Amino acid sequence: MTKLDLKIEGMTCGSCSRAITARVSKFDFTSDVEIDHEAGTGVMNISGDFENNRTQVVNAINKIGYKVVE
Ligand SMILES: [Cu+2]
Repeated sequence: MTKLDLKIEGMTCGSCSRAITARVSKFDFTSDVEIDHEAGTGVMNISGDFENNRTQVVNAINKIGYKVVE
């Protein structure tokens, strides 16, 4: 398990962070997902192939209208 720390642009309220949390939690390799719209951060644990799974998380967040910048 590896901790993934993301900076996410475009979140304005609690429903933004809930939408990202719901989407990211659908992956079976994520756990302890914490998305903070005020800080613009996303933190979670990733199991398995970190680089590949990180890419899947980033793509999923970008696809629902936010932007992972880091
Ligand atoms: Cu919002």
